[in-house]
Amino acid sequence: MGSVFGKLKRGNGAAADAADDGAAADDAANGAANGAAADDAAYGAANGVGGRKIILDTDPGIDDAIAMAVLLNACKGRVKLVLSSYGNTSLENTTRNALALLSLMGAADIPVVRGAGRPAPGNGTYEHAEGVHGGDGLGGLQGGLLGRYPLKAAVEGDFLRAVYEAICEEGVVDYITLGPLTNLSALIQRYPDAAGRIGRVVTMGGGIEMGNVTPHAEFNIYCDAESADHVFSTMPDITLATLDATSRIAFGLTQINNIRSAGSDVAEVMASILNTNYHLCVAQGEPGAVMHDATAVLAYLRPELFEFSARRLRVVCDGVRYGKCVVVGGGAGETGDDAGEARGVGDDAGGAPGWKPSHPGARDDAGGTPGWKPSYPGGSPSWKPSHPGAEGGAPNIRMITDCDPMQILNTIAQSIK
Ligand SMILES: [Ca+2]
Repeated sequence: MGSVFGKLKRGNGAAADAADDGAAADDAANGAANGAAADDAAYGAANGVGGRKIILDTDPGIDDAIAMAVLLNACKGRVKLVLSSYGNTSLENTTRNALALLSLMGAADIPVVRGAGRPAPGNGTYEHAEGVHGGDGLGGLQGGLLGRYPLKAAVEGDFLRAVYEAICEEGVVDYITLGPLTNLSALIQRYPDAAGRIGRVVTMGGGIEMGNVTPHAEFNIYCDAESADHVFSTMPDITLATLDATSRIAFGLTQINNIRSAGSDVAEVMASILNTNYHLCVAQGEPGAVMHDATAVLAYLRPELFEFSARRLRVVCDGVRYGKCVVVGGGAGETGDDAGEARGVGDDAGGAPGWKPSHPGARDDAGGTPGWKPSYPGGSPSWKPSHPGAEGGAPNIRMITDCDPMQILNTIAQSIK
């Protein structure tokens, strides 16, 4: 079958150092000079949804931190709340990191709601990714550079209710997920009408032709594949940045140093965590500091920088392919073989010779924690995804199929100085 991502060949982010800021001039003019209003206006004109308030569901996380800076730089006033999630590191760390990053970015007035600390009951395999994010999720800066910024308290308790009420206040919101999909799946199970109050879901997750935890699965999806499958099958309008696109968006050291040279507090912190991330990523065989989450945010803010294809996806929820995303609709001529995989056909457990996970250790942790209790009220221990007919509906996922990595990197760099 033809490759969904055959066109993703314009270049590699690691090569960005060579040309670097010269090529960024146009983007700088667009992104910095014209600013958020122009971006939002363009987005609104193209999509008819500009100006909505945003729920940011995230597990910071280094690339989450960069993504937050990009989003806040463009439309700080539209971020209704930040919802933390377990993921790259513990929920305690991700929540603290979200608070510290908002303080750094002059946005401490945005509430941080403490979300799920584990996959939904019976789902997933929880495994942090501290190998590429550092023990605190931010390359060790939690008590360092970031330690100087005062922290407000997170919103504790019934987080699903808190998020639902925030959504209802706005009528319709957009919802950006940069971590596991546990929070969002739980939200629309508890409050089914919430699905209709979310205009667009924007997600970093999955891989069609590659994984980073196993040969089949990307980290965010692998954490809780059942919740991901539920969201992909339920939500009507999803913009998806998969590994196939994001793994090519990687900062090199020259670009990181250029960001630092801007001299602002934000630039100093961003460059420091990127520098740590660069060395951790390269040690794992990545081309540089890979900007998975920031790419997803940019696909929301600046869709004109990307090409998309409409798809339907399912997520394999058992066996060695656990967490694999499979195209089951849309994209003419590219559904046949993958549709078989979605039904569990096929048994190649290995993947490519020499393949190495970029999140080492995840494959060894297949079990849950005995005695674990759900971290949020309303979770159903017996719930299993069952979405008959999902394959038959109209394509609901706009998946990135092409972009210019250099242009994306330069646009991100201009947003975090
Ligand atoms: Ca993330």
